[in-house]
Amino acid sequence: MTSPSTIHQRFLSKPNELGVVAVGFSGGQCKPGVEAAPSALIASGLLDQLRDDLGYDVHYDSKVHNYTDIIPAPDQDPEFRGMKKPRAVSAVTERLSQQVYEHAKEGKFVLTLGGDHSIAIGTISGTAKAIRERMGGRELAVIWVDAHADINTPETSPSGNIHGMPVAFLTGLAKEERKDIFGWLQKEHLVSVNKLVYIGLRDVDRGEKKILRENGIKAFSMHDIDKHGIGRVVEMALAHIGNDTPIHLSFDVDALDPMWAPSTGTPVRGGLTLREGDYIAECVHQTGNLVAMDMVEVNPSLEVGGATETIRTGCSLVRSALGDTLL
Ligand SMILES: [Mn+2]
Repeated sequence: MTSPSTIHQRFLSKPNELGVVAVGFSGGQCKPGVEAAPSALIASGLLDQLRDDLGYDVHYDSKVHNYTDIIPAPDQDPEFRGMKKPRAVSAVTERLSQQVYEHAKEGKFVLTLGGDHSIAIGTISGTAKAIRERMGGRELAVIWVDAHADINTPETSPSGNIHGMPVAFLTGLAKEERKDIFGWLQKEHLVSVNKLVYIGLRDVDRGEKKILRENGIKAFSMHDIDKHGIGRVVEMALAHIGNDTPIHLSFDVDALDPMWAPSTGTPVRGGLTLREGDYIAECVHQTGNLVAMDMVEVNPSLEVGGATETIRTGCSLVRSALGDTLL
């Protein structure tokens, strides 16, 4: 059996073990289809590649979770502070947070296949809690690769779709007391705005720009990538986090240009090339600090012609983050 990587993984006690959570959830936005992504990614051979080519010991319960047992009926889940399906997204992410935590607390790498990006409320909160427990209170850093900042509060959101709000809840910029609407998020689940870095932004709402500015959040837009090149941008992003911090990589496939990932809910032109996306993932792996990854917003039903291409892109990004190399 080959070893997954020659890079020493600083924050994983079981670097060869990979916990996989498949999340078939689309309730953070309005377009059906994104719940089918985990099955499509797995059917295309992703987990076999991680097991057979990269040598991971894959821990997967062979189930795409759809959480129908905990999702309230639509008439029991009215809009709240403008949020659509708040109780559904809260319940799913609370359960997912526990699932990710169970893997992460054992020192495994955790890969979550979404699903829309609202699920990051569950994944990152679960990783953050496990890292604090395992590492004597150490904070988690987040690299959010996306066309969008996903940092609207319920009040600044133009759409009310919660997949545009996960970063606000995860940083505590958005808060809610109600236990059934993200009130379950505790301090141990949160990440600091100083340990958050964006790469690939190009469609940021007015209210979000204000939030990024006022909180001094580090963000590298496509403009920065045009100006400095992807190599320098990744270097600056990693320097901002520092080399002593575990990293959760939350990768929205819409960060890539629609040429490479057309089948996604909110495509935006002028994005990353496939190689730039893979390069980010490769570099984050090479830090030896990566402890978890989300692959989200692949929607195989949206573009019949582009679905296969988008799934291939998703698989490539995951393999790169898990140590695959060109040579
Ligand atoms: Mn996103």
